[in-house]
Amino acid sequence: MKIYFAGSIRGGRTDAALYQRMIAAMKQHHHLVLTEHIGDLSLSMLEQKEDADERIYQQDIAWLLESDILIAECTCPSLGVGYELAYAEAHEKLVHIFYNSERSALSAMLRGNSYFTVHPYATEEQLFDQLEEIIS
Ligand code: 6IA
Repeated sequence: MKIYFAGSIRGGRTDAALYQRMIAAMKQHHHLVLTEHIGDLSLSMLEQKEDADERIYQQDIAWLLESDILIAECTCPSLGVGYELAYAEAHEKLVHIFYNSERSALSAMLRGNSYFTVHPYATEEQLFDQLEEIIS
């Protein structure tokens, strides 16, 4: 599978290490993760130059259209991830959304949309059990 993994960048990098572990699990099952940089711990939300934004947008849309499935970690709210989720729905991609229900309340615009498969979790063990079901 070609997986588009979505996670917060300018929305905040609190969960960057978790994104990295999720991406590693996907790669372990030999899936191609088109957006591996999301788990790059050195990627700062501040250091990005605004003139790169158009190129980033065009590349991400191309990857999204190429992908078979979008998997998003949404505990840390991100406008970019919200946009990608709506774009994926409009293009009839499979979408799975993970969020830690102890740490955040997912937007009603996501949890209320039956198009999305939403996976709340309380522990990382639960997250990875659910993720394994999708990728194995
Ligand atoms: O609003 P946010 O920045 O939190 O949006 C995050 C989402 O938008 C992610 O799921 C990405 O797919 C996409 N996105 C936002 N910024 C970037 C980006 N920045 N590169 C790729 N996708 C991005 C530059 C990083 C690069 C120098 C390694």
